[in-house]
Amino acid sequence: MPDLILHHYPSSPFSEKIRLALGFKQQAWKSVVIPSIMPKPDALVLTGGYRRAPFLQVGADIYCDSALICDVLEHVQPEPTLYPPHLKGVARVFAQWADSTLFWAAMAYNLQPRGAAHVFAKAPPEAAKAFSEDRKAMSANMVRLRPADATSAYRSYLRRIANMVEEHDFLFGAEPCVADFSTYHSLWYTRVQVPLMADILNATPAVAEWMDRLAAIGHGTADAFNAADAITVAQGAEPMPPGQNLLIDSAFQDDHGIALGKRVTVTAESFGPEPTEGDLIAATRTHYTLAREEPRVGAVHVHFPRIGYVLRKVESS
Ligand SMILES: N[C@@H](CCC(=O)N[C@@H](CS)C(=O)NCC(=O)O)C(=O)O
Repeated sequence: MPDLILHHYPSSPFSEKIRLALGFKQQAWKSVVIPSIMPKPDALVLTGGYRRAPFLQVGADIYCDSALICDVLEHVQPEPTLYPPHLKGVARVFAQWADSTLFWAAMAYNLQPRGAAHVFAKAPPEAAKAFSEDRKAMSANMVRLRPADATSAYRSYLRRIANMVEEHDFLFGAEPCVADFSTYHSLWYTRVQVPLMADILNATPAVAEWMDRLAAIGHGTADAFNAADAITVAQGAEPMPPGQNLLIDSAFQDDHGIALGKRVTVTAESFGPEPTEGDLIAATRTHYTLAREEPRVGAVHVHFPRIGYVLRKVESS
């Protein structure tokens, strides 16, 4: 199998989720560090517009969103599993809550003015301003929690997580599953990226111990790689046909009245309005695949999960 190339950046929580999942699966991977704000020309040439971190490249196949990347990792290395059969539904539902509700409460707490000042303390003032403007544009249509409300919610969520990990080593038992990785990354941001704000974790020592157990898993074996070499890899590879790529399913599920072969866009439901446009070559119960031709890269297949993404037909097609 071609190398797993993760495009990510060190301070990105969702990237930390995947770095740790790669460690759980004991994978070797190549690490391309991408910018944390726009512009990101070398990343967008691969994704066709999607700008969020992380995304996973395998040859000329680009897997967007950490939820889909977890599915890919499960396919590449089924054991140890991220989706234990007896937890299949609940693990995914819990992970989705953690990647959305918990994440936004934690980030509104983490990046309230005191936390943001800490994150940018060593950076020039323009960096803080550029970051804030970038994220404002990304979240234009979102309702953001105010710091006090975020603090209340985050404290409650930490107590609920503590209730779970006081019972066993990981959220749902003796082994971690996808829910642990999704829950961990927001708390990791608090602890590692804004230690000034980490006193909120003191009230729940069982949570801190659970975090230590997850951190001990590590990141697998990462080799530094650069964006130009990642583009060269894509240029030299053929995208995998649906059904032969690293996703589990290929049967067509038509919920939108859009036939395969049509020109479409896929856009994140919220946070990051940049669409990816291409020909719809798969729409399964779990994901969409868009075929694209990029002058700098050649043929690429870009994959998105169904959940959290909006599929639209391009009207002229
Ligand atoms: N649902 C997405 C969320 C990804 C996400 O929001 N990533 C953040 C970084 S942790 C991001 O892309 N921020 C803007 C940026 O880095 O450009 C996933 O699970 O991958």
